[in-house]
Amino acid sequence: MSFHHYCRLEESSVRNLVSSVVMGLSAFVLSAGLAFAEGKVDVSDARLRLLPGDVPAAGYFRLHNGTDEAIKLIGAHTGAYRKVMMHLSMEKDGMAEMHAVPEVDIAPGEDFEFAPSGYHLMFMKRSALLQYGDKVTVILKFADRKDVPVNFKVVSPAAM
Ligand SMILES: [Cu+2]
Repeated sequence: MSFHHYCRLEESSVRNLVSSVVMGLSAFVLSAGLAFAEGKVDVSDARLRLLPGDVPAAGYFRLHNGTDEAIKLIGAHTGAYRKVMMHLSMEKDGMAEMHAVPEVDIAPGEDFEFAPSGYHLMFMKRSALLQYGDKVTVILKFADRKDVPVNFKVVSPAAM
């Protein structure tokens, strides 16, 4: 067995050890956790890609489900646009298309990405003047939990 091989084995057993310690800790937290508030839903890197005129804008972000339950994102709204939809971009026969998505399920502990060429918010019918660098408050709506307000940074398409 080469030294290199040996190192790999060593690494993976350390990783197993770490993950069983982490599992043990989470089990402890879960059993002791009834008194704690439920975990958090965190949103980061939220940005709105502004296009000229009345062209719809795309919104992207990363959502972390820090709770111990699956959560269901069912939509969004904002004062800056009259309509916000959830879309999924995909390629079909070499052509880019997008489809409306009624809801998105995010498993406990999962990071879910709204990103170019994938899921995005589609902001339609702008009702406020916006400039690059502005912040737009967008309310994310969930099926079984409170709304989550998120500040989206207005960016130029070139910034993506
Ligand atoms: Cu779209």
